[in-house]
Amino acid sequence: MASWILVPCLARLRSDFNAIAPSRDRASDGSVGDLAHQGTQSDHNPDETGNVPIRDADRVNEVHAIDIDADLRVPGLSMEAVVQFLLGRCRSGAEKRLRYIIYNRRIWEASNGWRQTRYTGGNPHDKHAHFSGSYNSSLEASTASWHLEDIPVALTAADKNWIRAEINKVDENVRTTARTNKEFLSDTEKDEIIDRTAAALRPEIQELSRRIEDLAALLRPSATA
Ligand SMILES: [Ca+2]
Ligand SMILES: [Ca+2]
Ligand SMILES: [Zn+2]
Repeated sequence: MASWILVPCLARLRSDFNAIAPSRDRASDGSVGDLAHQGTQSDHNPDETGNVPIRDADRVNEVHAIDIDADLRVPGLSMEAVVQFLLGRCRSGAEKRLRYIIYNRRIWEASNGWRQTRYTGGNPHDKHAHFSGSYNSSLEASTASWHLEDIPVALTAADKNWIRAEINKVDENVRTTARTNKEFLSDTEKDEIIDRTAAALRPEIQELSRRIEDLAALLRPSATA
């Protein structure tokens, strides 16, 4: 087979998979078409020498598809989650470098607005996900991040316990620091504040009680009447 390259955007997608799932199974990975692909039209075939659906603008012999093994070997992270994340970015317009995705008997295509439809091809794609890339020169060449690190990973019970222990540690540190710095009032300190406040108010209290006595005297029936 003539020499070929994988388009840079898909090489970046594969390396982004490797970054979030360093020990992922690679057994079902693929890029260039095998003999079966060569006989049919496929983005896995090198585009200048093989049978591909689109003729692009350059003379570079490029492969426009990769297969990524579905077994990511990261607890709480599934290929389904990655596919749905990428679909979200494609649908919002944030990501334009893909033409279609096939995974687990379903296909999503840019040409129909990334609607999910049933995939009825011979290979059910349940061991790997297939990503077909754009034939647009600038999109092919873009090695911008695919942002896979933003995919939320479901927490295991062990993860949650670890986080809870870390929170408790920080909480205990805050309390100790607060006690050391006397940021909390002791009961004695509270009593002192009440005493000081009462002392400051005493003249007003005395003045008020004098005026109440005066008023009471005015209202008292006169002894001489
Ligand atoms: Ca080309
Ligand atoms: Ca090209
Ligand atoms: Zn494929």
